Amino acid sequence: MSKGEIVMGALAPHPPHLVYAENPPQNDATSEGGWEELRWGYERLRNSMSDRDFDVIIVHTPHWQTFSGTHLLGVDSFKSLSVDPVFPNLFRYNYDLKVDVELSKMIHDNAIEAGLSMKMMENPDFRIDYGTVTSCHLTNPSWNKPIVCISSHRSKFYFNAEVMQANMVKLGEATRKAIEKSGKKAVLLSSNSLSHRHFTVEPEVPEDMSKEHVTNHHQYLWDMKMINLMREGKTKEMIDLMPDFTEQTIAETEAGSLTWLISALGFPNYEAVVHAYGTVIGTGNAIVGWDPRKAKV
Ligand code: 2X7
Ligand code: FE2
Repeated sequence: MSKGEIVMGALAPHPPHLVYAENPPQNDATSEGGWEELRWGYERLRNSMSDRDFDVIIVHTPHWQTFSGTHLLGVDSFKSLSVDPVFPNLFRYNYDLKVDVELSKMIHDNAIEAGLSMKMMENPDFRIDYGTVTSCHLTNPSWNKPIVCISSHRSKFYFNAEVMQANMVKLGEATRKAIEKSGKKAVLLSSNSLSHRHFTVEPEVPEDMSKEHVTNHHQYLWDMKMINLMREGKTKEMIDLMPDFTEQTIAETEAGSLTWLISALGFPNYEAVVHAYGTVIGTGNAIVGWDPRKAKV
């Protein structure tokens, strides 16, 4: 069996507004559009992957929050309704998805060997969070590949940002080793926004783009600082800055998803491709791709 590999890593944020705006048949709500820059960015991400064959999507999600270590989905398939608790008016999505339990278990076992606390989630009635559903839908709307879904261990809150980062670096390495051993080709998604201060009142028409802008200039400057480090291939510096960035902009990087992704990719020093930057109800969102083929040239 040949060695498995990561064929693409992406920062793939999950504002449910983006699914709402696309009007897919799975979502019960209907819209008049909106947030085109970000939706076209997802289209560019999909196009960038169109010549890459892959077996599985591995997603790390901020909206499956676990306090006793990191959990992974451990049941072959899930079918139900995912509702955003804050925006039930926008996101009521009927999902029907498959899980690569074999690879999930390999990541689980490797991470335990690395000293992390891990658990396979084996409840068949478990409700999949909207972060996972949104990022996976926008990356692969046909849902024709199984997923591996990794929870966010809230170690930043129980301990601190440094413990969270150290754990996510280990989890990223454990994920990469499992992929290599499995012989599979994987797409990795860090399902999170960047700056995360948002408006507390929703416009009467949620997709009214005349109301959409970043919450404040300070957030925008921090987002650009992080994005420019990605574009310059300075991912070690980006990870070092992560605790300050997260605190200053209450960024969704608090979940550990982006640190996990960068570690799994081996702290890339090649340029990331920024497919889009845009705001959703004031939060900063970037769609960014890392193509490991660039490391080989
Ligand atoms: O979960 C989210 C998010 N991360 C960003 C924007 C709006 C809603 O939900
Ligand atoms: Fe979120």
